[in-house]
Amino acid sequence: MSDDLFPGVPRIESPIFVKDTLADMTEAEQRIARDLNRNGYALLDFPDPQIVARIERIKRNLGPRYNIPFDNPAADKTRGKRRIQDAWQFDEDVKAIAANPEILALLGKLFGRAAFPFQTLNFPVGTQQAAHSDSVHFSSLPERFMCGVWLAMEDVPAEAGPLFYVPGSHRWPIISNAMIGRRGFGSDSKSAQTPYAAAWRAMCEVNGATEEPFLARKGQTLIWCANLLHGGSKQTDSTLTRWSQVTHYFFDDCIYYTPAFSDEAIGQLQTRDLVAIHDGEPRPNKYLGEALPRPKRSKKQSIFSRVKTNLSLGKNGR
Ligand SMILES: O=C(O)CCC(=O)C(=O)O
Ligand SMILES: [Fe+2]
Repeated sequence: MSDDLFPGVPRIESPIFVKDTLADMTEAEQRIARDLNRNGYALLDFPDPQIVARIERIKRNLGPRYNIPFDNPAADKTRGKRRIQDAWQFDEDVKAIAANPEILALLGKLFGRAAFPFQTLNFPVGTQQAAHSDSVHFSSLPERFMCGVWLAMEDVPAEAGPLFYVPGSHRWPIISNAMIGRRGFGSDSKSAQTPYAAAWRAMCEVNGATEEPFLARKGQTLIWCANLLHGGSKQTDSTLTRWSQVTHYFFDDCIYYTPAFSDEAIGQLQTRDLVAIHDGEPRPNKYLGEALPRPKRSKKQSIFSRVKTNLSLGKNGR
């Protein structure tokens, strides 16, 4: 396995991936590993025989919290609240999807370290977000030990504003504050994504990139690599819903932080104090097996105040 030489790189993104025999993987897992390596995303059916029942229970439990007139087929569904973050804290099915043992085992093999889910997002409609990389919200040191797992909770037609991705963009540089000449630490920017939007757009233009929509079937899942550009296509029929759950995963033995509010070169990191969703255990920030001292935070910089700010922001705050 290539991680003997590069333990600090996810196995699927190893610079010597071609030499990795993947011998510990089934054929289905090897196909996923190759798709992730080549394209930055991979499709699979969600590995849970109870998934349909879970999806229906989640819609019943979360539905009333969005203030969207789901029962009226002709009503605009895009007016209400568009997402619930961390519903796993009160919804057992959201938690079970995030904690799915087959997904955890698969991610562990693909990345070469144990995976843990740390955040869930439940959307009743499309996000219509511009192409972005999640690595400005959450990243790791060493980098790229992060991924998203997106689950279609209904069939998604083109008019519903499907998830899209830019195949191969995971290989492009991870855009940092240093690259765009911006200081992030202590910044009061209201959006973690806006400062990078022009750079992402320009890279897409120069590379002639295509935004491929994922016209998913209910129960289909897409895994995306840490730096894959993705977003939500324009919704052309506002009466449609587009139920989905996104679970974000990190991997053991890393520093977990928010690059949008960090300046890595001078050691100013907005680190995250995480608890794994599936086992309830804290995942302290670690570097090469050693825990980092917990940073003393002023009130302004505390994770708590950041979370509060983001809650009031809604859309892009994480
Ligand atoms: O579902 C979408 O439209 C995109 C969601 C997304 O970008 C995310 O959760 O990271
Ligand atoms: Fe995203």
